[in-house]
Amino acid sequence: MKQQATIFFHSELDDPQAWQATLQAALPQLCFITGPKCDAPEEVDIALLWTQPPQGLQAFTGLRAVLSLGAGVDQLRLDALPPGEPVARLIDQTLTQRMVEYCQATTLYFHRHLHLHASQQARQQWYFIPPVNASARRVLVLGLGELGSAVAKALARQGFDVSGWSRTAKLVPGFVCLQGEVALQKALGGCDILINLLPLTAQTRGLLDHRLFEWLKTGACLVQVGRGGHLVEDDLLEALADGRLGGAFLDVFAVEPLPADHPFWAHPQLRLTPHVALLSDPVQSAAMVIENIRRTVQGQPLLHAIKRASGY
Ligand code: NDP
Ligand code: OXD
Repeated sequence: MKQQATIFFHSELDDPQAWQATLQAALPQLCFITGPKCDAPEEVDIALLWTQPPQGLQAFTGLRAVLSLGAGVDQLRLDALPPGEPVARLIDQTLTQRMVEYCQATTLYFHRHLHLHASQQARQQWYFIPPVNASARRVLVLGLGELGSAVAKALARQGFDVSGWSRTAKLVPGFVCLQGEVALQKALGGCDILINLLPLTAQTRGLLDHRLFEWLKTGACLVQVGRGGHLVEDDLLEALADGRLGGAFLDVFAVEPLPADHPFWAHPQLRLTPHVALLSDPVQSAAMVIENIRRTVQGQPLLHAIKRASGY
């Protein structure tokens, strides 16, 4: 890249120095500004963000692209971004593989009854729970995008009986693809392990609620890796208490970090991880960001651009 570009970086989670070093090693012409403060916002070409800075981006009048530091984009508050700017998210084979591993690990945890054996251990109980064949275990993946479809394929390859649910119709060898509420309700009735990999939009907010848990097969388990806003937390606690849900692995929460006094921390049927299912880092993710910086400078369309109107 011959031309100079100015990039504004803001994240409460990611290390600006590591990103600056990685990007400038590849693009020595790059001018890198670490937020949240920016003295000359009108000179910025590209915003590389986990979230918007507190002052928003209205003063960034020369902005040509917004690049998300996550695979998801809801945290960018798309409605509050300058209209018309292309927004791209972070997608990379290795990151996708991390999500696949997380979902395989958690699915196997429930499949091999490790949640039940953990509660036996707490009561010093010694008895066998006969294993079930993977082919008899129904897994339903909500969301068949970059991540959801990779997870569904990997679990199907492992022998699980997999279906996936998406907004538009799909045909993917290896698992059944479903759309619409009627198909969702039917699939939930036979589902043993439910994996949520939806984006957070106006349509999907609060989807994991009392009604959905009512539709679920009794004793089914949840792997929640989408966004905290998908889950109605009190409804989850109720579904665990009445036995509708057998357990849940939660990686994302309405408030992150999870507050110290939150009832989830000590709940015996919950396993929590601190939003690490995929966890991007500059070493792994820089190549795609560098390519999108190059494309912005050259006026080309971004890789993995989202559709602003659909919110993902
Ligand atoms: P994509 O945008 O590639 O795919 C989204 C999928 O959800 C698509 O299949 C889409 O359907 C489907 N979908 C969207 N809205 C609806 C709806 N109303 N009803 C049914 N299906 C719907 O996303 P990714 O697979 O890359 O990522 C999914 C989400 O995972 C991210 O948005 C983020 O929230 C979360 N995530 C979590 C991480 C973690 O560490 N826990 C890390 C990274 C991401 P269609 O294909 O028909 O458009
Ligand atoms: C996310 C990410 O979007 O970690 O959650 O990439």
